[in-house]
Amino acid sequence: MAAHNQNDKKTTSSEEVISPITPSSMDTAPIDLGHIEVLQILNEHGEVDAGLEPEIGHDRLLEVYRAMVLARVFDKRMMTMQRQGRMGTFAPNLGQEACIIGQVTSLTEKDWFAPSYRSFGAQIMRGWPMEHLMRLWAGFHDGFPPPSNVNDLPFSIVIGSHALPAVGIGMGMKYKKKNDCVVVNYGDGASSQGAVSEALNFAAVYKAPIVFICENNGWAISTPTSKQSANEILAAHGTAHGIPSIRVDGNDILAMMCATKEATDRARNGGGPTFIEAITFRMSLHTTADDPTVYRDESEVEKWESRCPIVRFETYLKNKGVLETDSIERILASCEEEVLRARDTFYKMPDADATEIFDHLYETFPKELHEQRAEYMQRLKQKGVGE
Ligand SMILES: Cc1ncc(C[n+]2csc(CCOP(=O)(O)OP(=O)(O)O)c2C)c(N)n1
Ligand SMILES: [Mg+2]
Repeated sequence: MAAHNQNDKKTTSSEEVISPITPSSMDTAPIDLGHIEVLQILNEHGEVDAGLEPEIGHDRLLEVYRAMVLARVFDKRMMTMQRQGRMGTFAPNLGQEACIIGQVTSLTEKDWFAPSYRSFGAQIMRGWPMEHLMRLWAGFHDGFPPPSNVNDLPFSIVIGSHALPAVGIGMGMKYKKKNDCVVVNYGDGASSQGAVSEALNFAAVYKAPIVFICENNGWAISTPTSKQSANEILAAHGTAHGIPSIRVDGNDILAMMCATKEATDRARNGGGPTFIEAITFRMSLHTTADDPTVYRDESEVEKWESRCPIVRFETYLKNKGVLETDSIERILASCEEEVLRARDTFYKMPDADATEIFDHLYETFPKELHEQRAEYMQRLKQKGVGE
């Protein structure tokens, strides 16, 4: 349609007649931009669409449920520790547990995961010890590199910047004829970054084995999705690049698991990338430095409370006879115990060497920095730091 309009304008400004571009005059078939499927398997009351229900063993269902609960317990503990002055900052993921856990359930240890900063639930599931993540958020540089047995990129703070390296990892897998794939996630805000468009385009053209998860949680700090993109259907970014794309209820764990499984199967089978727009909501603040009450209406948050992904999954598991009320309490207690154990391990970890801020910059240390380091150490001594 856009092409027709453009040509119409040209004919009115001159006598020259330009024949309109029609699909039949193109070499390749046009992509159907109008049809983007929406997937929901568990409705807001936790009732399952029997026609879409996946066959997942009870043990696996419970494992996934526990991962969601653990993510929430970790989240709450980290918020408390930050408010106690024991964390640098933290980006909570309250209410997005289905979205984050569901996107890694079909990954193997050989696959790669390229996360943004709100992804600790998936990182824990991928094998990051929780004390390692605590170290990271407390600002110790040894917390940042992924554990050696985990194929993850360090999480990206420069939003969207990790999409290109993620595609590069996928291309490496392709060249080496591996059967593996990559999952990369980023938010509605990051979706406006140029690097993300480049990544989508490259992956689509070269059929990289990658799954793009766009976590549309309604907000990019104080910018709502409506101000981020004139087309709020962000899955259209995928379709526009010729990538099979779908919108998924991101608070529905079964939908997230199924959509990601189909996408990772496609990637492994040489079908190239998939774009999943996961529709969810950031229930809490952006990070501990933020106060959302100054820019968003509380009623919006209340609306999403009834869509809690954990409660919804619990209802499903109860109806299925997989979970009972006392096992809910037991699972919660064991997650709390696990998080507290990690916290205690974290507290026993060594302090940073305060002079390290001067290291790793120069091969040959400049004279001025020698002086600055000496002065800095003198000041630390005066303040009693490191004694
Ligand atoms: C390139 C870049 N620009 C700006 C920022 C500052 N910033 C940090 S988070 C953020 C919002 C990101 O929102 P979104 O992508 O929707 O992710 P969410 O925080 O909602 O999970 C911005 C603008 C940044 N980190 N990187
Ligand atoms: Mg967002």
